[in-house]
Amino acid sequence: MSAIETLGPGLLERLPAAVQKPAYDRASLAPGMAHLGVGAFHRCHQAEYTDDLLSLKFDRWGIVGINIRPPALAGTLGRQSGLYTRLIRDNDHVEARVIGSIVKVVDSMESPDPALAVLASPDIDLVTMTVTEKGYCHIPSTGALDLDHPDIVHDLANPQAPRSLPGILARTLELRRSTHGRKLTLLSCDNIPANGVILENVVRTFAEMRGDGLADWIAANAAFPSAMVDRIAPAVTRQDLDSVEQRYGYRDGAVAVGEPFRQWVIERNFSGRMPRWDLAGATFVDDVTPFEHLKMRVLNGAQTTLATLGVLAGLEHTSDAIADPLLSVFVRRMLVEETLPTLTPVPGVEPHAYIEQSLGRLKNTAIRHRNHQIATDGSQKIVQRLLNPIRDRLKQGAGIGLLSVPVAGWMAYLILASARFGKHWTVSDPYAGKVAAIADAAGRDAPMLASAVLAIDTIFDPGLAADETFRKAVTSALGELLSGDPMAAVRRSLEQDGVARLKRSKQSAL
Ligand code: CS2
Repeated sequence: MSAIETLGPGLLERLPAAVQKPAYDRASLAPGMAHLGVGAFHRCHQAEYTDDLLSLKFDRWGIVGINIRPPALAGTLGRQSGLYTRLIRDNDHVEARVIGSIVKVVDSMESPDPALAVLASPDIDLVTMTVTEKGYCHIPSTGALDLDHPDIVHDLANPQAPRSLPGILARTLELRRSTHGRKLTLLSCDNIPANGVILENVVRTFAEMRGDGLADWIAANAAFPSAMVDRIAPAVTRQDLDSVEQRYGYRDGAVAVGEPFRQWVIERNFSGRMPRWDLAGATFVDDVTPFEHLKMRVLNGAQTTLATLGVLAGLEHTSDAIADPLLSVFVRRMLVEETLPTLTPVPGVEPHAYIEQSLGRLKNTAIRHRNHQIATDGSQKIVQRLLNPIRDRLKQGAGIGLLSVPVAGWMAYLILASARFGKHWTVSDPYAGKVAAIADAAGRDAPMLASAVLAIDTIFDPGLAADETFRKAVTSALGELLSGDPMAAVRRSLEQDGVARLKRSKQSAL
């Protein structure tokens, strides 16, 4: 019996016909950019766009993939010389392709030195990153650098041995200034609002605290474009890895799985050389804001809603939650009636059609996106997905009865994970401890619980937290979500909203 081979450069020429492979000479690809946070999303998105670009217009744009947090890459992607299989799944349809744009991987969990050596190198003209929302060490409600964050406290005391993203990037820029002085573009690909502005903010604040003119040098030599990124690419499972072996006959420890849809809108704000991703389907624009609002409020807003309410309803994946008749009616009405009027027009996009397209994507049963995965770090997500549209609605004097339900859903998700409420599931969220302490003190008293959570001003800005309409809507939804019939909150909000709409239409008919 012959042993099953592992993917690597030697296998490229012998891949089965059903697997596409790089259409360029990979052996001559040299590194030009680095990426921090090589997870499933990067492998399905920026690395694929780069692979497309390399086959259209070959240039020195190989990616060095760096992880400063687990998982380690050496034993998976490293072992395969950066090669991996990217599967696109659309219900029963599968499309396989080996991506070749990652030329090297670097693990830098124990010490920042391996990462800094790459990032400060004159060969690197661009750093992209997907480090999750909380990686920026900012305060969600304001975007400012969180000076109490333990990693920031550590890095300001040990700037040569940083462990946070702002500390590592400030040190990178400091090293570049003192060695070769080459310019750098730092491109955030995370789902935080105005991600370029937030990234620039945290790096600049850190550099200002370091002094020595570093912040001024950064202002003159670095650019922080904002970007909207989109493709659903859930955490990879054992089954995904096995499916490559079963279908194509080779082993791959770094498979990535995504949906067919992808989008990348990048602010035209660069410092030095940039890859022409616009030739490979990305869009360069002057202002990303309308695109970013559209994506985070509609697609991500729907995901967070279906995830937290889905868990409360006992459903496992996004596709299960949207298959639930009640949740599916709820999420569509929430988006159409409350979210849509808050969107800034995006040229060429009809918002109703965008909502339908987004809901269609979430129905893809081959994308096994766990509700618990999306609910992870909800405290870092609800501002841009739910609270910002709520604030806009309140300014318009418009209703927020539906958007308030998933906000209460996020609260209930954390509260029910606390010991006091029976530890229904394990959560991963920087605010889990804080909410558990609130649950311990307040018990089942929904008004007390809601009031204490709304008082967390790093998530809820005080103006919003004081709004009576919002407080009332969140409090009543929370009470129901914590009851034996959590979906009562969803049903009631739909009924109330229906009555309110009827009243409005009667008034306007008079
Ligand atoms: C998801 C996103 O886990 C999450 O927070 O909502 O990763 C989402 O799948 C992507 O933003 C889609 O582009």
